[in-house]
Amino acid sequence: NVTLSEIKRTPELLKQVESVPFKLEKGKRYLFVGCGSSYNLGYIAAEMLNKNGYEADVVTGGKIVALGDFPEADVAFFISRTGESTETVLAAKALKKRGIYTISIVCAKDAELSKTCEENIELPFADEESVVMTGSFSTILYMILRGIKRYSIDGIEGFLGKSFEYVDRLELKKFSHFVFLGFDELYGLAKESALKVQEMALQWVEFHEPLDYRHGPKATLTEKTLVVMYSKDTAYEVELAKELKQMGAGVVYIGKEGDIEIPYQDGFETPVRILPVQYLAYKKAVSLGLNPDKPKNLTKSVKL
Ligand code: F1P
Repeated sequence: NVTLSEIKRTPELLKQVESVPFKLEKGKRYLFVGCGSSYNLGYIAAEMLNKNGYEADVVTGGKIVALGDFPEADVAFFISRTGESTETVLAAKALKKRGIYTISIVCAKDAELSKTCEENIELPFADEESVVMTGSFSTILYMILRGIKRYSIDGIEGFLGKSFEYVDRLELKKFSHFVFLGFDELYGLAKESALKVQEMALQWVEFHEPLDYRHGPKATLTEKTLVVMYSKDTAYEVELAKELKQMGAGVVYIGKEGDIEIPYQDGFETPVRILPVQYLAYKKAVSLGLNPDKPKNLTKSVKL
């Protein structure tokens, strides 16, 4: 059972992230490129850079390959756990040709992507056996966020223990529709959460901005819907959570005094906030008799 052990070893992985092997500069335009979870990671990173005074954008490797289209940039980070996803490798080749400085971030040694980029950041200790990306996601994200601000995630084992117990108490059998809500970097986290539940548990998933959920998507809400709110603890989000509960959905509020108590810390908590939901996806898969280590129609890295 590799997926579960990889989720659970994340605190240990985060402790191994010490140095920040790149230096962000104000005035430079950064671009994050990736596929799947690695794109979601880049999305969160770009949001975080922008709100901390840097200039950043994000694009999928697939869009660069198919459309030849990408935002202007001085430096591009290519994120890939395996370093082998075809679109990410091809995108790196294309951007390098266009004179953009290319940096790879991978959890492997001597990957194709590392051979392509001018500078390489390798985190082989965070490599995973599982198809689905879990601990490596938090590790890469934490390393990038430490480029904005040196910080450490103290007491992580404590709140993880509690939040996993909360997930254990959830009656997951009841739910077959999973909705993830969050603003800005938490929108990226909502997208990643939806992907985890989709990949591991093959469920109907959605992700939205919190208040936008009222503008149409809530039409499909039933008592089989589980809404996970990654909250910035605004009064509006607190109200929305109450409203959705009254409408009959199950609601998991992640925030201050939440069902899962991981307070909003300007987005620097995102590498930790994803963990209970990865565990939830795992548990839902197991409750259906699925093997989360072997997701349907998926391989560890997707080749074109
Ligand atoms: C990207 C990715 C993963 C996904 C699955 C297929 O891989 O799309 O996000 O979970 O494993 O590949 P990578 O480029 O980060 O190796």
